[in-house]
Amino acid sequence: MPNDVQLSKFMSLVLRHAPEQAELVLDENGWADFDALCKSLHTKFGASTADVLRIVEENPKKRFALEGNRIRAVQGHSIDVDLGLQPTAPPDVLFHGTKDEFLASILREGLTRQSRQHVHLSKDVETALIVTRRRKGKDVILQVDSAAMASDGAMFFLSDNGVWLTNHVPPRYLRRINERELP
Ligand code: HQG
Repeated sequence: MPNDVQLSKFMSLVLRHAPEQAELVLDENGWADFDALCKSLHTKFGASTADVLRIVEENPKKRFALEGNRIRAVQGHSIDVDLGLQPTAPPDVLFHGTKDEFLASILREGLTRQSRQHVHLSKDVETALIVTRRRKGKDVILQVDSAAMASDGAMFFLSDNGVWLTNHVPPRYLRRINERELP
């Protein structure tokens, strides 16, 4: 059987991007039937309902919400779902971890959503570094002037697990953090 991290990654895949890979259907708010998910994970990987519950509860980033007999990912979707998040005033600055190879394009177009529903921003440099270190390459941390964006009318949302979301960060609100300032 795959380990918890592998199972959790598969759950993120099906609950954010490709529900058909577990024969699931997401409703317009991103919810899937929990029993159906467990059944599919049992058939595919031999996982029990207790395994799935443990992964939901112990997930270090609290990526999943379980409500009664339904489950959803709390952020990160490429599928068009409405999570019902309310616009929320952001802190004055937010951060985005990325790779050196994307920098020229980001400074030209700003941060764009790529395949996801939102641009994802972190509350501090440490979190931004964790995000970018998932990928190979040289880390770059960008500071976002979220106060200026908000006063210019941009909307921000806070996912249930603390990720800040917005639609687009134009380049004028971005500043690269000097490598010497990084932890
Ligand atoms: C880059 C984790 C070129 C962007 C975290 C990033 C996060 C551009 C990549 C979540 C660009 C998109 C998301 C532009 C942005 N030109 N590249 N104009 N604008 N990019 O995975 O933020 O662990 O879609 O810098 O918590 O890396 O999965 O987004 O490198 O919330 O739960 O395009 O992943 O959550 O990559 O990470 P992603 P991300 P989980």
